[in-house]
Amino acid sequence: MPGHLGPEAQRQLVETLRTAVAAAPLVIPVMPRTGRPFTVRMTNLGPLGWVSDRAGYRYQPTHPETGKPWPPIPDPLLRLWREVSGYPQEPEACLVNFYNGGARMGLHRDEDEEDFAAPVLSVSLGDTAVFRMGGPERGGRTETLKLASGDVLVMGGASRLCYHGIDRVLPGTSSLLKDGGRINLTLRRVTRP
Ligand code: MD6
Ligand code: FE
Repeated sequence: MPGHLGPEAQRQLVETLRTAVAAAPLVIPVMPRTGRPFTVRMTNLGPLGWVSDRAGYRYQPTHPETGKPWPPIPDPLLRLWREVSGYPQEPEACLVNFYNGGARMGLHRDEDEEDFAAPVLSVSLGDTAVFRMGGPERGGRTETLKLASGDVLVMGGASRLCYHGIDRVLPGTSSLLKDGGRINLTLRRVTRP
Protein backbone atom coordinates (compact mmCIF):
# COMPACT_ATOMS: atom_id res chain seq x y z
CA MET A 1 0.00 0.00 0.00
CA PRO A 2 2.19 2.85 -1.28
CA GLY A 3 2.06 6.01 0.82
CA HIS A 4 -0.45 4.52 3.25
CA LEU A 5 0.97 6.68 6.07
CA GLY A 6 1.02 10.42 5.43
CA PRO A 7 3.87 12.76 6.43
CA GLU A 8 2.38 13.72 9.80
CA ALA A 9 1.69 10.10 10.78
CA GLN A 10 5.27 9.23 9.79
CA ARG A 11 6.72 12.08 11.89
CA GLN A 12 4.68 11.05 14.93
CA LEU A 13 5.78 7.45 14.57
CA VAL A 14 9.43 8.52 14.43
CA GLU A 15 8.97 10.57 17.62
CA THR A 16 7.42 7.57 19.38
CA LEU A 17 10.27 5.38 18.17
CA ARG A 18 12.88 7.79 19.56
CA THR A 19 11.41 7.34 23.04
CA ALA A 20 11.12 3.58 22.61
CA VAL A 21 14.72 3.23 21.41
CA ALA A 22 15.94 5.24 24.42
CA ALA A 23 14.35 2.57 26.66
CA ALA A 24 15.20 -0.43 24.44
CA PRO A 25 18.45 0.45 22.63
CA LEU A 26 19.21 -0.81 19.13
CA VAL A 27 21.51 -3.82 19.13
CA ILE A 28 23.64 -5.35 16.40
CA PRO A 29 22.42 -8.95 16.24
CA VAL A 30 24.77 -11.75 15.20
CA MET A 31 24.11 -14.81 13.06
CA PRO A 32 23.50 -18.09 14.82
CA ARG A 33 26.65 -20.29 15.05
CA THR A 34 29.02 -18.05 13.07
CA GLY A 35 28.51 -14.93 15.19
CA ARG A 36 28.78 -12.81 12.04
CA PRO A 37 27.17 -9.42 12.76
CA PHE A 38 24.12 -8.14 10.91
CA THR A 39 24.51 -4.82 9.10
CA VAL A 40 21.07 -3.81 10.39
CA ARG A 41 20.53 -2.71 14.01
CA MET A 42 17.41 -3.96 15.75
CA THR A 43 15.10 -3.55 18.69
CA ASN A 44 11.48 -4.56 19.36
CA LEU A 45 8.18 -3.34 20.74
CA GLY A 46 5.46 -5.47 22.26
CA PRO A 47 5.13 -8.49 24.55
CA LEU A 48 7.61 -10.47 22.42
CA GLY A 49 10.67 -9.46 20.45
CA TRP A 50 12.65 -11.26 17.75
CA VAL A 51 16.34 -11.73 18.53
CA SER A 52 19.26 -13.46 16.85
CA ASP A 53 22.45 -14.51 18.61
CA ARG A 54 24.90 -17.42 18.51
CA ALA A 55 22.26 -19.66 20.12
CA GLY A 56 19.74 -19.08 17.30
CA TYR A 57 16.70 -17.06 16.28
CA ARG A 58 13.84 -16.75 18.73
CA TYR A 59 11.17 -14.54 20.27
CA GLN A 60 11.66 -13.46 23.88
CA PRO A 61 9.82 -11.11 26.26
CA THR A 62 12.84 -9.02 27.28
CA HIS A 63 15.62 -6.94 25.73
CA PRO A 64 18.83 -9.02 25.56
CA GLU A 65 21.04 -6.30 27.09
CA THR A 66 18.81 -4.41 29.54
CA GLY A 67 16.80 -7.48 30.60
CA LYS A 68 13.70 -5.27 30.65
CA PRO A 69 10.39 -5.94 28.86
CA TRP A 70 10.19 -4.40 25.37
CA PRO A 71 8.25 -1.10 25.20
CA PRO A 72 4.61 -1.39 24.13
CA ILE A 73 3.50 -1.34 20.50
CA PRO A 74 2.19 2.22 19.93
CA ASP A 75 -1.55 2.67 19.33
CA PRO A 76 -1.27 3.89 15.72
CA LEU A 77 0.47 0.62 14.81
CA LEU A 78 -2.17 -1.45 16.64
CA ARG A 79 -4.84 0.46 14.72
CA LEU A 80 -3.01 -0.17 11.44
CA TRP A 81 -2.89 -3.91 12.23
CA ARG A 82 -6.65 -3.99 12.97
CA GLU A 83 -7.33 -2.07 9.78
CA VAL A 84 -5.28 -4.13 7.34
CA SER A 85 -4.17 -7.49 8.78
CA GLY A 86 -7.50 -9.29 8.46
CA TYR A 87 -6.43 -11.23 11.58
CA PRO A 88 -8.68 -11.22 14.63
CA GLN A 89 -5.99 -11.11 17.37
CA GLU A 90 -3.52 -8.40 18.26
CA PRO A 91 0.09 -8.46 17.04
CA GLU A 92 2.59 -9.59 19.69
CA ALA A 93 5.85 -8.31 18.23
CA CYS A 94 6.99 -5.26 16.33
CA LEU A 95 10.54 -5.71 15.08
CA VAL A 96 12.30 -2.40 14.49
CA ASN A 97 15.10 -2.56 11.89
CA PHE A 98 17.39 0.41 11.41
CA TYR A 99 19.45 0.67 8.21
CA ASN A 100 22.22 3.20 7.75
CA GLY A 101 24.10 3.77 4.49
CA GLY A 102 25.56 0.36 3.71
CA ALA A 103 23.09 -1.86 5.56
CA ARG A 104 21.21 -4.63 3.78
CA MET A 105 19.29 -7.77 4.62
CA GLY A 106 19.88 -11.11 2.93
CA LEU A 107 17.07 -13.19 1.48
CA HIS A 108 15.13 -14.91 4.25
CA ARG A 109 11.71 -16.16 5.21
CA ASP A 110 9.90 -15.08 8.37
CA GLU A 111 9.24 -18.52 9.84
CA ASP A 112 9.92 -18.26 13.56
CA GLU A 113 6.24 -17.64 14.30
CA GLU A 114 3.76 -20.37 15.28
CA ASP A 115 0.85 -19.05 13.28
CA PHE A 116 1.41 -18.43 9.57
CA ALA A 117 -2.30 -17.62 9.23
CA ALA A 118 -1.40 -14.14 10.47
CA PRO A 119 0.29 -11.87 7.93
CA VAL A 120 3.46 -9.91 8.59
CA LEU A 121 2.78 -6.22 8.15
CA SER A 122 5.68 -3.91 7.29
CA VAL A 123 5.96 -0.13 7.55
CA SER A 124 8.85 1.75 5.91
CA LEU A 125 10.14 5.10 7.19
CA GLY A 126 12.97 7.27 5.84
CA ASP A 127 15.11 6.50 2.83
CA THR A 128 13.72 4.31 0.04
CA ALA A 129 14.84 0.67 0.00
CA VAL A 130 15.20 -1.82 -2.82
CA PHE A 131 13.13 -4.77 -1.59
CA ARG A 132 13.70 -8.15 -3.27
CA MET A 133 10.79 -10.58 -3.36
CA GLY A 134 11.05 -14.21 -4.37
CA GLY A 135 8.92 -17.30 -4.10
CA PRO A 136 8.57 -20.03 -1.51
CA GLU A 137 11.84 -21.77 -2.49
CA ARG A 138 15.34 -20.42 -2.06
CA GLY A 139 17.03 -19.90 -5.42
CA GLY A 140 13.84 -19.19 -7.33
CA ARG A 141 13.10 -16.18 -9.53
CA THR A 142 12.99 -12.83 -7.72
CA GLU A 143 11.91 -9.32 -8.54
CA THR A 144 12.51 -5.97 -6.88
CA LEU A 145 10.17 -3.34 -5.58
CA LYS A 146 11.03 0.04 -4.06
CA LEU A 147 9.72 0.69 -0.58
CA ALA A 148 9.45 4.41 0.22
CA SER A 149 8.67 6.24 3.45
CA GLY A 150 5.05 5.68 4.47
CA ASP A 151 4.63 2.54 2.41
CA VAL A 152 2.88 -0.40 4.09
CA LEU A 153 3.43 -3.93 2.83
CA VAL A 154 1.32 -6.89 3.90
CA MET A 155 2.83 -10.34 3.44
CA GLY A 156 -0.02 -12.75 3.96
CA GLY A 157 -1.64 -15.72 2.32
CA ALA A 158 0.53 -17.21 -0.42
CA SER A 159 3.24 -14.57 0.11
CA ARG A 160 3.57 -15.19 3.87
CA LEU A 161 6.42 -17.68 3.48
CA CYS A 162 8.11 -16.21 0.42
CA TYR A 163 11.80 -15.30 0.44
CA HIS A 164 12.53 -11.59 0.64
CA GLY A 165 15.30 -9.18 1.60
CA ILE A 166 16.68 -5.68 1.24
CA ASP A 167 19.33 -5.20 -1.47
CA ARG A 168 20.19 -1.65 -0.46
CA VAL A 169 18.91 1.65 0.86
CA LEU A 170 19.06 4.66 -1.45
CA PRO A 171 20.73 7.58 0.39
CA GLY A 172 19.14 11.03 0.30
CA THR A 173 15.70 9.84 -0.85
CA SER A 174 13.84 11.07 2.25
CA SER A 175 14.22 13.92 4.75
CA LEU A 176 12.17 12.21 7.49
CA LEU A 177 15.22 11.09 9.49
CA LYS A 178 17.66 13.93 10.18
CA ASP A 179 20.74 11.79 9.64
CA GLY A 180 19.25 9.69 6.84
CA GLY A 181 18.84 5.94 6.84
CA ARG A 182 15.75 3.79 6.98
CA ILE A 183 13.54 2.27 9.64
CA ASN A 184 11.42 -0.77 8.91
CA LEU A 185 8.76 -1.94 11.35
CA THR A 186 7.31 -5.43 11.04
CA LEU A 187 4.26 -6.35 13.06
CA ARG A 188 3.81 -10.04 13.79
CA ARG A 189 1.52 -12.45 15.56
CA VAL A 190 3.86 -14.98 17.16
CA THR A 191 1.77 -17.46 19.16
CA ARG A 192 -1.31 -19.30 18.03
CA PRO A 193 -4.27 -17.83 19.93
C1 MD6 B 1 12.72 -4.58 5.58
N1 MD6 B 1 11.48 -6.55 5.82
O1 MD6 B 1 11.82 -4.10 4.89
C2 MD6 B 1 12.77 -6.03 5.88
N2 MD6 B 1 9.56 -9.44 6.51
O2 MD6 B 1 13.62 -3.90 6.03
C3 MD6 B 1 11.21 -7.83 6.06
O3 MD6 B 1 12.08 -8.64 6.31
C4 MD6 B 1 9.82 -8.25 6.01
O4 MD6 B 1 9.06 -6.29 4.91
C5 MD6 B 1 8.31 -9.92 6.48
C6 MD6 B 1 7.29 -9.20 5.94
C7 MD6 B 1 7.51 -7.98 5.41
C8 MD6 B 1 8.81 -7.47 5.43
FE1 FE C 1 11.32 -10.56 6.77
